[in-house]
Amino acid sequence: MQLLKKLNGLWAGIGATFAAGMAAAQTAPEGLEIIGAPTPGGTGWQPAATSLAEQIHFLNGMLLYIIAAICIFVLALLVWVILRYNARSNPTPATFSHNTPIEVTWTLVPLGILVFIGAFSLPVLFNQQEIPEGDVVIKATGHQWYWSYEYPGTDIDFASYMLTREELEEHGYSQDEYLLATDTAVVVPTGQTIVMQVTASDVIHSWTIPSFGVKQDGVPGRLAELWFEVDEGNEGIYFGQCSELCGLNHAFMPITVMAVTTEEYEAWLAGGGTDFASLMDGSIAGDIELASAED
Ligand SMILES: [Cu+2]
Repeated sequence: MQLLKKLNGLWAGIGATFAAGMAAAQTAPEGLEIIGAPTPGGTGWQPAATSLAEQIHFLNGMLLYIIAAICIFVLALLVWVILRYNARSNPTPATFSHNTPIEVTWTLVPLGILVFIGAFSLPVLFNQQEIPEGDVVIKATGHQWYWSYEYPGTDIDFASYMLTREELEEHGYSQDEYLLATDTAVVVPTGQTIVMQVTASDVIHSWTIPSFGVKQDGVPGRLAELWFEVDEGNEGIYFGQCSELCGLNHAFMPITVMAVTTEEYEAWLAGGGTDFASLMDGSIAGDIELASAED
């Protein structure tokens, strides 16, 4: 809790620095671009920042063509039967009830389609569920109603609360990020494998970042895992929201991830996990130099 207070203090300190530049652009702390966020009226995917998300997008696109073709085919059959075989057009109906070639066809063709889809979808599923060795391991715990994070092997652990409308600007966000931005963000390096352990302290929550193509229920008493690797060049801010209905304030426990370069990540670690923006602002850079000089 003390750490949290300290973090909040640092945020407040740098608020003024950013307030001017923040209002116009969709940029938050230190020019980190907001990449993973919903857009008003949007119907597509949020941009893919990981290979997992790219695979999901590809699968979705491919399925859409298959589903559209099947729907059009079935609709055409229906229309043909309605027009050609109604009582007026076809007063004397046929009386046969079996047609072996057609029955074999309508069994084998769908089977072939399903096998084809499975050949693409199962590898994606296994890729998500087979957890590799992580370069960075982070533990996320869902609570009613916020997330907390620990970086095992370091002293870093913090809680992450949603920013109110009044707090957004001082943290370098605009009003567009209401219900998305949190006071402290998960910081991850790009180009490295991140393993996120997900659990919960009270009821079931779910941790997700749509742009990463990951979602995992956090179940009390269990430790589940997900993994992702943000591609280098995709440094930015990504948002997610608790995705398992968990009670009254379910809609108010969003997730903010800042993906940064390895150097920036290591500087952040060395700074004890202080808010990323305040680190880059230079307000605590001096402390870090001191710390590394002492080592
Ligand atoms: Cu929840």
